[in-house]
Amino acid sequence: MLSRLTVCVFLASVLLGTESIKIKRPSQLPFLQHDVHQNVLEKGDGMFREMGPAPPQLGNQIPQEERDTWKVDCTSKLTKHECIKVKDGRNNTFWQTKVTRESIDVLPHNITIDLREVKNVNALTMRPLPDADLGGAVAGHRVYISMDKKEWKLVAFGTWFGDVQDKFAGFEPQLAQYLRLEVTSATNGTEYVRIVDIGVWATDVPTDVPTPSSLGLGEWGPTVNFPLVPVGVFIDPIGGKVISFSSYAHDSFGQGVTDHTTLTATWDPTTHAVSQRHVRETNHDMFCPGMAFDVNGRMVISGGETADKVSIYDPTKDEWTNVAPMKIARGYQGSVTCANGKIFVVGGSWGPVGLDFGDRNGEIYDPEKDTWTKFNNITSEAIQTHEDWEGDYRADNHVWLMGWRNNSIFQAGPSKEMHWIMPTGTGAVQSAGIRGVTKFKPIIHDRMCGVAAMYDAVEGKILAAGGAPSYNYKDGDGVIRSEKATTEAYVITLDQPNKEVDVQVAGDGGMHFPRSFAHAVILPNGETLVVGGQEEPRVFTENTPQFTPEIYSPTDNAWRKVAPNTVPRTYHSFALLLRDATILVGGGGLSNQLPVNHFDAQIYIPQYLLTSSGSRATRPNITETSDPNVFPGGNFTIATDSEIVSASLVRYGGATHSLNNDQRRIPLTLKEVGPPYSYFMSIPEDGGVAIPGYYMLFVLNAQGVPSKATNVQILVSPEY
Ligand SMILES: *[C@@H]1O[C@H](CO)[C@@H](O)[C@H](O)[C@H]1NC(C)=O
Ligand SMILES: *[C@@H]1O[C@H](CO)[C@@H](O)[C@H](O)[C@H]1NC(C)=O
Ligand SMILES: *[C@@H]1O[C@H](CO)[C@@H](O)[C@H](O)[C@H]1NC(C)=O
Ligand SMILES: *[C@@H]1O[C@H](CO)[C@@H](O)[C@H](O)[C@H]1NC(C)=O
Ligand SMILES: *[C@@H]1O[C@H](CO)[C@@H](O)[C@H](O)[C@H]1NC(C)=O
Ligand SMILES: *[C@@H]1O[C@H](CO)[C@@H](O)[C@H](O)[C@H]1NC(C)=O
Ligand SMILES: *[C@@H]1O[C@H](CO)[C@@H](O)[C@H](O)[C@H]1NC(C)=O
Ligand SMILES: [Cu+2]
Repeated sequence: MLSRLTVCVFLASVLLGTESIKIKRPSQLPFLQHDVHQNVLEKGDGMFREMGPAPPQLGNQIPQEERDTWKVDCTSKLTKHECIKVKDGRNNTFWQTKVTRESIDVLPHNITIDLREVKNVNALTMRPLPDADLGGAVAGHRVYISMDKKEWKLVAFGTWFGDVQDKFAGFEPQLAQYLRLEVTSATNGTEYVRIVDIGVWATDVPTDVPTPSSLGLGEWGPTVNFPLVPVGVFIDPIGGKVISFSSYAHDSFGQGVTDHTTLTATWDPTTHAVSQRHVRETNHDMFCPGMAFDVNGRMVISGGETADKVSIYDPTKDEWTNVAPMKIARGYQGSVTCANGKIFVVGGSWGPVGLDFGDRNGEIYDPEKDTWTKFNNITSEAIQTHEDWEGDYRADNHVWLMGWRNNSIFQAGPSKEMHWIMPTGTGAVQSAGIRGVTKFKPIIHDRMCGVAAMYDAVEGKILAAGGAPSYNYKDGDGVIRSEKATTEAYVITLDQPNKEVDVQVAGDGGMHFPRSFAHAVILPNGETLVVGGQEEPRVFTENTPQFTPEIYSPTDNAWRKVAPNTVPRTYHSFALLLRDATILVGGGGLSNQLPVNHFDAQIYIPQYLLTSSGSRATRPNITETSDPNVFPGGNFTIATDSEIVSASLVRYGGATHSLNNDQRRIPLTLKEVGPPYSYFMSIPEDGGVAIPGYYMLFVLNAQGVPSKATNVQILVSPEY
């Protein structure tokens, strides 16, 4: 392993190459400082690491001969550091915005490139100077493209980390002659900006193919760039901000470093700003944890890299604090919220002193009392898989758990045998049957790193799809150690706890594509999007990726393919439903050895938000609601600005490692009352169906267009 100093020296020499660079620091004017918490990077640990971003899968950087013909223009000019320098292919020249003793050009700064011909572009790259951390490197940015230099389309935005690595703003291939980089903040809060090089990637993919929206497949919207690999992601249910985290470093984890902190990045969809925060105050590296929301919308993050810590993010205070540690230190466990508002965890791997395959029993957190209670009769052996060639280390990872009636927990997988878990007294585990249909596949396997989502809590319906018998695919020496991922998909129907559950094949024969490390996202209309993953699951690889997402419709009992993207989303990626009914799909990697790090996420816009010409459909809007804090069995009224035909609640959840146990959808029955466009609905009576916590309430019109969500908080039923 290279020490940090070695890495730093190594990189600096690579970067400087044979051309030595003489950097004159801009004169020390009293620089205007931006709101550091909002959008300017701090210098953190994790500078000067080996791994930059994974390059685009498609296309190539436009070569120097063509760059020589580009025209470059910018909003701030300084003699000797003209903006034309960003395309000269030299590392010892750079564009610098104006800073003199007399005056300084303030942010934002724009630089515009004329490619001199229309290209199918798919990425912009930016090379900072080697002293990026001292200031002057692009942090906050927006990337636009244009055919005519008049109408600009936003294709990527966000904040880049303040290290020396080349930065990417990748996006789905689109025709453009002009690209514009708008710089909204710089590292160390400086007003000036310096860029060594700007590159543009283009592909020669045929450009006359119909747009996905005209095919009814939805489309991929702008890319959000994060100053870290977003591995764990959740939405602050109060403010609607998207909070992501990596590890103690933005681009890697582990390596024997015992820095118990976590880098987080927050995207505010209302302003487009992405800010960074280094959470040191909890002494907790939250990489690979259990995630669950409590009734008050506080995100409870248990274990992970610092296996003996539990942290809570309180969205009302924007604060991270420690709570009582678990009885058993662990990472990779399953975690879920129960009817009584308590948070249950079971399984997982490693411990405070490295790999430790001891007791991984279930335990439950009481957020009111701040205590954990362990159950001697809920063992991880009872729920583990049996086929993984990596054995115990993997057998009880990422357990699919759903809270249900009578405070029970249904364990849907990844083991092929499903279970009912009763977290009372000493606890109890009982079989709920086998997930699989022998008529469909003669051998039923465990499905590690598959997905499960309760898309209709009222009917007890869970979709389970994909996964593989082992976490990692392995063959070699003529011996196949494990099978690849599956297309198998099932609808599981729950009745009362402790009863065997019903299992049916979802669709004709499961999904179109085999996948592990994929993600399930429940949509407001009751369909489920399955996105990303790969056929040969191997951690930190991008072989056999699945670029085409697919949607399961329970009404048609069918899967349909939707618009593909071009960025692999495999191990350590995520997907989440946003409040505007689009889906954020991102991350992948966090490897310090392989070029698989994705410092971004892409927005998928389902067809329900589009017209056939690709423009935005008119949404119904919720204009009024009754008290949004309701008990199970309680009633709720809303007013809208147009006719609606259905409504549903989708619970906020936390996504990491293909797991989002907390998401569930509660379809609501509408009754039109009183004045036009006033509707009455009842929350299900059982708190095991209406699990307490924050939900997004969506209403849909007759065309199936969802509104933006408004919050409903379901309180803990007095019956629990
Ligand atoms: C400029 O630096 C990059 C790495 O940062 C390197 O790959 C490239 O070869 C260098 N170019 C020249 C002309 O030295
Ligand atoms: C930079 O470009 C953006 C997008 O085209 C535009 O809205 C903005 O006004 C420009 N800013 C400046 C300072 O020219
Ligand atoms: C940020 O810039 C100031 C000068 O304005 C400098 O004193 C300080 O060292 C810089 N911070 C870092 C982390 O380089
Ligand atoms: C708990 O497990 C022990 C050992 O398997 C068993 O003897 C006991 O009956 C169980 N208790 C309950 C309440 O299930
Ligand atoms: C609810 O669970 C408790 C404890 O696990 C059990 O004793 C009781 O019989 C269950 N009630 C119903 C209605 O299933
Ligand atoms: C809902 O609000 C949006 C944004 O204000 C608006 O464009 C749309 O027309 C509204 N929908 C209806 C049905 O009026
Ligand atoms: C909700 O409405 C139903 C039907 O009008 C009524 O029977 C019930 O009492 C109401 N529940 C509450 C908690 O107000
Ligand atoms: Cu992991």
